Amino acid sequence: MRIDVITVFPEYLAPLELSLIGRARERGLLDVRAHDLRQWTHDVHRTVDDAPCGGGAGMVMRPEPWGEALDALLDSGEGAPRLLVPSPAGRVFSQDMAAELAAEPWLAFACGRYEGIDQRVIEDAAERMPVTEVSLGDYVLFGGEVAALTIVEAVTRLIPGVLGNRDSLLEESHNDGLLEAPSYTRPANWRGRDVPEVLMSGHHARIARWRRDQSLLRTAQSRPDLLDRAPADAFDRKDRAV
Ligand code: 6GU
Repeated sequence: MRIDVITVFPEYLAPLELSLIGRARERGLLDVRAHDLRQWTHDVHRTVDDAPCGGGAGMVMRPEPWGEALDALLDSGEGAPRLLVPSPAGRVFSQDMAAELAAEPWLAFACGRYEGIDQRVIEDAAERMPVTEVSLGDYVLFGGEVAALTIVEAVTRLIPGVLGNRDSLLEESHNDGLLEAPSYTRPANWRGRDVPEVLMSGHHARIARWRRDQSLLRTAQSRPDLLDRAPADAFDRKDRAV
C-alpha cells in the first residue's frame, strides 16, 4: 500500500519509521511518503494560511498550495489515491473504516492546521478522487497529523503479512463489536494476586466461555453503547445468562 501525507509538519510523521510500521516499510508492504505543503507555495514567506472569510478566530489554509499539492500527487502515480481529510467535522474513524481502508492500494492524507482547509479544496479534489473527511472522535486537536498517524497505524496492522499471527486480529477488541477480555501472563501469583484459575486449567471450552463473559461484562461497564448497537443475534442463550 502507498500512503502520502501532506502537512506543514512532515517531522510529525517521524514515528512511522519505528516498530512494526517501520518493519512493514522495510519489507515493502508499505510505502509512506511525507510531503511538506510549503513546497507548493511561491511567496518568500511560504504562506499557507490567511484570515477566515466572514471573520472569526484563527486562520484558514489557503487553497492554492493544496490544489498544487493534490495535482502533484495525481501526476505521481497510476490512478488516484483515496483522499482522507482529518477534521473534527468528519465521519468518526472506526475499526470498520480501518478494514475498508486496508483494502485500498493508495491512500493520501491532507493534514490541515489552524481552523482547517478552505472547503473548495475538498470540493475540487472530490471531482478527481474519492474524498473522506474523517474524525478521531469528539474532541479537538491542533491539526490532522496525529489523526493521520493513528489511522496509518490502525490500517497498517490489517495489511496482510504485517502481523505474524492472524488470529490476534480476530480475537481483539472491536473485531466482534465487543471489548476484549483482560490478559494475563506468568507468574501465576504476583504481589498476592492470582491469575484467574480457569486460565491455568487447560480447559479450552471453559476458557473461551470465561473470555466471552469477561468481554460482555467489560463492554457493559466501559462501553454500554456498544451493546446497545449490537444486533440481537450477536448474543446466544449462554450470553444472556451473564
Ligand atoms: Cl481528525 N482533526 C482535528 N484537528 N481534531 C480532531 C480530529 C481530527 N479528530 C478529533 N479531533
